[in-house]
Amino acid sequence: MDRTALAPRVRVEVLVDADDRRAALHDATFWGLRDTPKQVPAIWLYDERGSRLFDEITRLPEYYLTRREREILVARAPEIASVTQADTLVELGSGTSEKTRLLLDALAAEGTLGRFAPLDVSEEVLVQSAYAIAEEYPSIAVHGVVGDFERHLPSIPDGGRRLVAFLGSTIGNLPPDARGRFLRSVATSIGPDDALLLGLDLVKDPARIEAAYNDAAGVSERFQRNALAHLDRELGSGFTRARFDYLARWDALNEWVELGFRSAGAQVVQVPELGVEVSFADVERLRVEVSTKFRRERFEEELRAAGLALERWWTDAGGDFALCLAVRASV
Ligand code: AVJ
Repeated sequence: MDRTALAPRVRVEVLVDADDRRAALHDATFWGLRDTPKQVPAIWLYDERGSRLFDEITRLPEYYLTRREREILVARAPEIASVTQADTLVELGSGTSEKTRLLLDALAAEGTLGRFAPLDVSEEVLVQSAYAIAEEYPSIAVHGVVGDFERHLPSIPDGGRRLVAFLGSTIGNLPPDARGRFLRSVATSIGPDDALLLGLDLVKDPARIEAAYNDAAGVSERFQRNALAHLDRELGSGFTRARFDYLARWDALNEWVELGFRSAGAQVVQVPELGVEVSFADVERLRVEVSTKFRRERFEEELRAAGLALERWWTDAGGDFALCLAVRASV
């Protein structure tokens, strides 16, 4: 790809550099290991190998989320384009290239598309996706932001009518308080003509949910174990040498899947880079992520509490997954 030729249409703004990110990640890890239950940030999942493993997960027979969301997008992208009349597609987390294209194509067909604005924490991933889209869509501008969707929404490019897409049910990684903060930050960052498009995995038979995270091929377990390997590499810690059993369990009270590990026996894990040693009791949990599943009524209420209003709710034929379009509530 000839980046020089594309450069006039591509702009990338760096709001967090790699050092800031590392410092924040180490800090959050330090505090997470003191929490109850013990936890480490889900960011550890996504090194290069982790991103490849996640890609593999999206193709597993048990992992229905990606296929169901694609099914809805294929059916509804034209409607999303005609309802929003957006000229800018803002994508939070630019790792969902195929779904991005479905939305870009629909907005191009609608005749409104002028700009793509991805926001991602990884400069490498962001630059890659920015140039790829610039090359494929020769008439649009690409304005990327290297930042964090929990902090940098106020800095997404403004002007025009923006459609902010946050797909894949990634919002389900945020526990309720952080989710509320995120939605409020969207509500205060978007204008009256902008819209928010969310992918949401829905509450369903727990057996099917648990199967999506306990696949027969063991990819989900490798994905979580890779987070421990990543931690060990960066922090000099001994998680992979310790003994942990994989844990992926439906929590009916919180309506989320808890993902991570249980300590196999009492043990102490050294984390030299953070200057700590962490004691685990037998079967004590080490949480890596939660994956919340949603219900329409309750989520509508969460939107309302954040100053947003539900505009459209689309599901796949089986009712497994939803795409939700929200706008700023009128005051
Ligand atoms: C990318 C956060 C939506 O929660 O299903 C997949 C991550 N973790 N398998 C999800 C994940 C384990 C995924 N999200």
